[in-house]
Amino acid sequence: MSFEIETLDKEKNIDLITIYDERSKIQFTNFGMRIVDWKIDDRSVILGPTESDDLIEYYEQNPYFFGATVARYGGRIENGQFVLNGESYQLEQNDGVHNLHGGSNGLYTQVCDYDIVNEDDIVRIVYHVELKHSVDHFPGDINMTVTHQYDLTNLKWTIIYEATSTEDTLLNPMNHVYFNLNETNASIENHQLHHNVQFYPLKDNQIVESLDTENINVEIGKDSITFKDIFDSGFQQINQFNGIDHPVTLEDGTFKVSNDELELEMTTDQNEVVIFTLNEVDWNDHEDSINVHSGFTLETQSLPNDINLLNETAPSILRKGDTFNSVTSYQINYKK
Ligand code: G6D
Repeated sequence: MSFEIETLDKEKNIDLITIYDERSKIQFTNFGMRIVDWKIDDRSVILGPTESDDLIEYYEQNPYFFGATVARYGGRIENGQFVLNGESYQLEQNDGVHNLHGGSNGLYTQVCDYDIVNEDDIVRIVYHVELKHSVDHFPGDINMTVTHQYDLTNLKWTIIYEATSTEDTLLNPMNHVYFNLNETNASIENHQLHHNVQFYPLKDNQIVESLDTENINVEIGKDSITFKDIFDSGFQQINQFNGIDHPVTLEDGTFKVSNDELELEMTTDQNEVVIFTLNEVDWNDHEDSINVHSGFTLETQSLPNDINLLNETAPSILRKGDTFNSVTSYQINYKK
């Protein structure tokens, strides 16, 4: 058996699920369908609670959405408003005037039922989820399964989403894991990016300004560019937000980030990824382990606010009768 389940809170039904062998260990909780930790040879490659933290308290405070599954909608919807099929919807405004990550009752607050399937070196946690119109005020009720699969041989974590809705609605799920491949979590500045990066510009209010990415292209040059190069690039957008908090178009559904020892290889069927570099931290309790630029996200999703930019052609629209399917993987490779 390569997994264990520990009950963290019997009344709330919150469990910690650990999948492990001698080389790696990955932990999940059914509270917000979070990834809690991922260790390769004892090195943690993600940010999150340390062993002395009370996991439930940590996640109830919900700082920066560490490791959480976000749905119905990743990112900001401007003014919490949109029009679908000629009808106007007003969502909760939980981020100034905007709706962020589906609102304050988003999926990350739910405790989800799950089954475990164990086949040789692959373990799957299959979560069963309902998103209700009465809770988040998006149209329709969504029935969704979210599978977190870990392949111990290939050090590969795969997330599979499948969903249907009772009405035409929006669905734009993602995972809000923060990576840091270094031995300590001091900074991600040394991490190298192996793709040209074209950022979608943001308005002052952090909403995607336009679909034109012409003005902020970061070319990797010969081989790679570091986060430090990007932070120091002088781009007004990077200075204004103290780092990256931008959607990026994916050239071929992959994205690689590495340090000298490890490489993170992301693969997705989504066209965009939001990169966020933890640009400010005002969470005093944990200032030792969580710092500005101590982690980066790769949030695979459609463009935040796509419904207001693309209207009825927005990729996040899920029509009644259709099935939403999406797969994203994160794999850790040793560098030669
Ligand atoms: C997201 O893009 C957003 C950030 O602006 C936000 O602060 C963070 O989630 C918590 O990635």
